[in-house]
Amino acid sequence: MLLALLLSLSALPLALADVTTGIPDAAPPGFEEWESPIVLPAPAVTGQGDWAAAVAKARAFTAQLTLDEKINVTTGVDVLGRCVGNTGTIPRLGWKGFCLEDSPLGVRFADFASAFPAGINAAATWDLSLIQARGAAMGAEHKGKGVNVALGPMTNMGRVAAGGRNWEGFGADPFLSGAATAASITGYQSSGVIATVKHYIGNEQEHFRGGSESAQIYSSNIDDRTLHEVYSWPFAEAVKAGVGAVMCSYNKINQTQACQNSKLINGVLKEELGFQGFIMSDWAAMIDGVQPALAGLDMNMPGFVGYGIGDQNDPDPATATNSWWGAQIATMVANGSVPESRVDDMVTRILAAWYQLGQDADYPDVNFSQLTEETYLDGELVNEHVNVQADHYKVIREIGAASAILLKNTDGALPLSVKNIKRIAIMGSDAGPNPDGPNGCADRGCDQGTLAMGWGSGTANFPYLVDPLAAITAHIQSIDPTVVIEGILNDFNIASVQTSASLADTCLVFVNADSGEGYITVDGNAGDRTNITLWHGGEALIAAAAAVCANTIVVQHVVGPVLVESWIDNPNVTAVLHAGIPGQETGNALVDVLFSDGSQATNPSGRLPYTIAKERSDYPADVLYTSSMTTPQITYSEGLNIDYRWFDSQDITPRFEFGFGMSYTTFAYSGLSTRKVGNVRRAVQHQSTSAAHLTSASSVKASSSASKSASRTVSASASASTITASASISLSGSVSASGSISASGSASSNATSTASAPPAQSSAVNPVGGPAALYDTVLTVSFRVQNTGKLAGNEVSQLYLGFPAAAASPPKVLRGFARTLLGAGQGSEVTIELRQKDVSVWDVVSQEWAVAEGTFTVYVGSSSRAIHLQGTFEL
Ligand SMILES: *[C@@H]1O[C@H](CO)[C@@H](O)[C@H](O)[C@H]1NC(C)=O
Ligand SMILES: *[C@@H]1O[C@H](CO)[C@@H](O)[C@H](O)[C@H]1NC(C)=O
Ligand SMILES: *[C@@H]1O[C@H](CO)[C@@H](O)[C@H](O)[C@H]1NC(C)=O
Ligand SMILES: *[C@@H]1O[C@H](CO)[C@@H](O)[C@H](O)[C@H]1NC(C)=O
Ligand SMILES: *[C@@H]1O[C@H](CO)[C@@H](O)[C@H](O)[C@H]1NC(C)=O
Ligand SMILES: *[C@@H]1O[C@H](CO)[C@@H](O)[C@H](O)[C@H]1NC(C)=O
Ligand SMILES: CC(=O)N[C@H]1CO[C@H](CO)[C@@H](O)[C@@H]1O
Repeated sequence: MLLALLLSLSALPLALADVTTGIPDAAPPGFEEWESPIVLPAPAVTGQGDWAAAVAKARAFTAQLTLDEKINVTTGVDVLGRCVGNTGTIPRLGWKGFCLEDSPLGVRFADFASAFPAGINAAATWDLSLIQARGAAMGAEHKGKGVNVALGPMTNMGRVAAGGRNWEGFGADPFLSGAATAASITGYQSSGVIATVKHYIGNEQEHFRGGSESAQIYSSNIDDRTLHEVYSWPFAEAVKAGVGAVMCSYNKINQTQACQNSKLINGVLKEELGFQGFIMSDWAAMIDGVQPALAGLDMNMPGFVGYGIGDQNDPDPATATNSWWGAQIATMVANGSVPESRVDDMVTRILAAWYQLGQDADYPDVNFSQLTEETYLDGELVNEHVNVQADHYKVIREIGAASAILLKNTDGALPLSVKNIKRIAIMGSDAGPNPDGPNGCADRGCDQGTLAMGWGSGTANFPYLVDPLAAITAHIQSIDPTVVIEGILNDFNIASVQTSASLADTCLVFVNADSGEGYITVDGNAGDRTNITLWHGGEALIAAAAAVCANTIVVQHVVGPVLVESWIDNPNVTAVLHAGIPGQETGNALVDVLFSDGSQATNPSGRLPYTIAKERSDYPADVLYTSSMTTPQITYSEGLNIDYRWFDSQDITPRFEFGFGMSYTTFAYSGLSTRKVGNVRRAVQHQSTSAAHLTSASSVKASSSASKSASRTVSASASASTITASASISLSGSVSASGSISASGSASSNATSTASAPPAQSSAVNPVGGPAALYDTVLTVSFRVQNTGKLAGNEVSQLYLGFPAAAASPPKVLRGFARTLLGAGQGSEVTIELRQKDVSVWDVVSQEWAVAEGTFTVYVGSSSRAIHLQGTFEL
C-alpha cells in the first residue's frame, strides 16, 4: 500500500508544483509588521459544553477506522457528484458521507426549492425572529434534499461598499452581523442541517481573492484588536450559537493563506473560541497539504488540487492523487510531517458535528443533483424532484416587505391607494421579468429584468419570480380594473418614458445595481462593482421621468450602497424605496409596502445595514482593483472605524446613515434607564496553554533579529519557548522552509514519535464561544417607545455605546437593537440586555476581553445619527 502511494506521489501532476508558490510569503517591504505568528499544535476537540455526547460518539466511531477510511471523511471526492461538495464514504460501516451544498439564500442548483431574500435583506429587517425563521426554512429545504452541510450563513463585513459578495452577508457592523449570524445558525440547525459560517476571514473583495489556480492572492492585513472587535466577532457569535462548520477563505491574512493560518484556526477559532466542529476549505482554496493540516484545517473541499488542474473527478480520495489531501494524507502521516492524531482529530470533529445535529438517525439521502434538473443522468435516477418549499413563500414575502427601507417620502407620497390612482406609469427593466427567464443566466450572472439576488455561488434557482410590474398590475386590477397602467421595460427609450410619465399621476421608476462572485464578469464588473452608481442608465431614467412627472417614486433593487446625489433632492422625486434584493416574492412584498390597501399592507421598517455616502471617496476603504504584486497587500488601516464609525470619527456627513429608515407613522422615545445586573468580572481569564499560541507578531520579529539564520519552521511537539521564527523569508535563504510549519524539527528526525504525539492539552481550549462570563448580562437598558402617528408600525430601536475615552474606541458602536410592533397611539417599554462582551475591548497585551473602565455613554435612537435618548453609566 505504502509503495503504491509513493508511486502515485511521484506521478503527481506538474501543476501541483506550480501552485505551491502561495506558501506563506514574507511580507514585502513596508509591510514587515503584517505577518502571522505560528500557533501549534492544533487543539484537539474537547467535547465540552453540550458537545460532550456528540464528541464521545465521534471518538468511538473514529477509533474503529482505518487510515484510508479516516482520509475518506476528510477529503472531498467526486467533484462532479450530486452536491457541490461530497466527502468519501465508509462502505464497511455504512457511513454514507456528506453532501455539502450552497448557498446562503437557498439550495443551489435544486428544483422545487425556494429563493430566499439575500442575507443583506435579512439584516435590513433588524428582526432576529424573522432572521431565525428564514434560517429554519432554508435548513429544512437543505435537509429535505438530503444536504448534510449547508454552506451558509456568510458573514463577511462589507468593508468596501463595492465588494462583490457583500449582499450574501449581513452588513457592515459586527454586532448586527453577529446577531444575524447567530440567529441564522440557530434556525438552520433547528432543522438538523449543519450550518457553515464563512468565509473565515478577511474575504472582503473579489479581485485577487485567490484560490489554488490564482497567480495573485491578496493579503488582508488586520491588526489583532480589529480582528477581534470587528471581523471575527460574528464568527465568535456563530461558535457560541453552536455552529457545526466553518469555511476558511481563499485570501491570505498577514501573508498566510487563511486555510493554513495556524494563528487564526488553531489560535483563535479552536483555542480562544473553543470551536468543537470542523473547518473546511473554500472550494480549491488550499495551496498546500501539510501546512493546512498542521494549522488546524479539518476538511478539504471539493478535494481536487485546483479548478482545471488534473483529474477533476477522481472517485476515491484514498487513492486520488490530484488532491492536497486524500492519498497525500497517508504519505504525510508516513513521512512524519503530520501526526496521525491530527487526522484523528479532523475526523472526530467532522463526525461530532454529524452526531451533534442528529444526522446519524433518519437523515434523508441526497435526492437531487447539482448537475441537472432532469430526472435521470446517464441512465441513473438522480433527481426525485422533492418539493421542499412548504409554505416558505410566506416568510420570504414577509422579509421582503420588512427589509424595504424607506429613504424619502414627501408629504405622504407613500403609501399609495388605488382609489387615488387614475393613471400609473411603471418604468425600467427592473420592474419586469428577465426576457431569458428568471434563471436564464447561469448563476444569475446577468442583470436583466428585476434584480432579486446577486450572482455567483451564493445563489439558488428561482422556482418563480413575481416581478413588480406583474404584482402591481394584479393588485391594482383586483381593486379597480379601469386604472390605466403603462409598463415600459426599456431603460433607454426616453421618449416613451416621458410620454407615459407626463400623462400619469403616479410614476414608479425601477432601477438597480448588481454584483457577485468574481468568476463571472457582468458588464465589466468582475464580481466587485466598478462603481457605486446605478446600472443601465438608472440616473437618466429617473431624470427623464422626474422632469415631467411631479410624483416620481423610485424603487431601487441594489446589492449595496448606491450614490443618489444626482437625483435625491429633486422635488419631483417624492419617495424612494430601497428594496435590496428580496428573492422570489419581490413583487408581492413591494405591493405590501407601496400600497395601503393590499391584503398584507405593511408599514416599512427596514433600516440600512450600511451607510450610503454622498461620495465614494467618503468611505474609509475601497476595492483594490489593480496590483502587480504576487500578494497584493490590503491593509485595514481604518481599523475599528469601518462604515458609520468612520463617518462619525471623521465628521463626514453621509447621505443616509447606518440604521436609517423611515416609516409611515412616527415614534417618540422617553424614559431612559440603565440597571446593573450581577457583577462584572474584571478579569475574564483566557486559559493558558502549553501550545505556542498567541505569539505576537512583534515577538516573532524579535526572535528573528536574534537569529538571522532561523527559519519559520517549528515543530509540532515544540513548546512555546522553543519556537523560532523568522519574519523574513530572505533571511532564511530557503524558500521551502520559510513561513512553513512542520510536525517535526526536520524531515529526517523523529517522524515516528511526532506522529504519535498526544493531542493538545484540553485545558488549552476555552469554553465554546470563549469564556462563559463574556456572555453574561451585565447591564439592561430600558426606555419607552410610543407610536405617535395614525398607523400601526414597527420601530427599530438602536442602542449605541460610546466607550470611555481610555478605550480608544470608535465614537459609537452598535450594541443592541429591538424591532417593536406598535399600534397607532400605542407605547411600549423596550429593554435591551448588554453582555459583558458588549462593554469590553480586546486587550492585545493580555490577549483577553477587558471591561472598559470609566464612563460609558449610551445612545438610543432610530438610526446611528437620530439619537433620541442619551445617558451615562459606569461598571
Ligand atoms: C497580523 O499582524 C498584526 C500586526 O502585527 C497583528 O496585530 C495581528 O495579530 C496579526 N494577525 C494575524 C492573524 O496574524
Ligand atoms: C472511500 O470513499 C469512496 C467513495 O465513496 C469509496 O468508493 C471507497 O470505498 C472508500 N474507501 C474506503 C477505504 O472506505
Ligand atoms: C511528506 O509528504 C507530503 C505529502 O506528499 C509532502 O508534501 C511532504 O513534503 C513530505 N515531507 C517530507 C519530509 O518528506
Ligand atoms: C456603473 O456601472 C454600471 C454597470 O457596469 C454601468 O452601467 C454604468 O454606466 C456605470 N456608471 C458610470 C457612471 O460609469
Ligand atoms: C416637476 O414636474 C413638473 C411636471 O408635473 C414639471 O413641470 C417640472 O418642471 C418638474 N420639476 C423638475 C425640477 O423637474
Ligand atoms: C525521538 O524522540 C524521542 C523522544 O524525545 C527520543 O527518545 C528518540 O531517541 C528520538 N528518536 C530519533 C530517531 O531521533
Ligand atoms: C434517495 C432518498 O433518500 N430519497 C429521499 C429524498 O427525500 C425525500 C423527502 O425527504 C425522501 O422521502 C426520499 O426517500
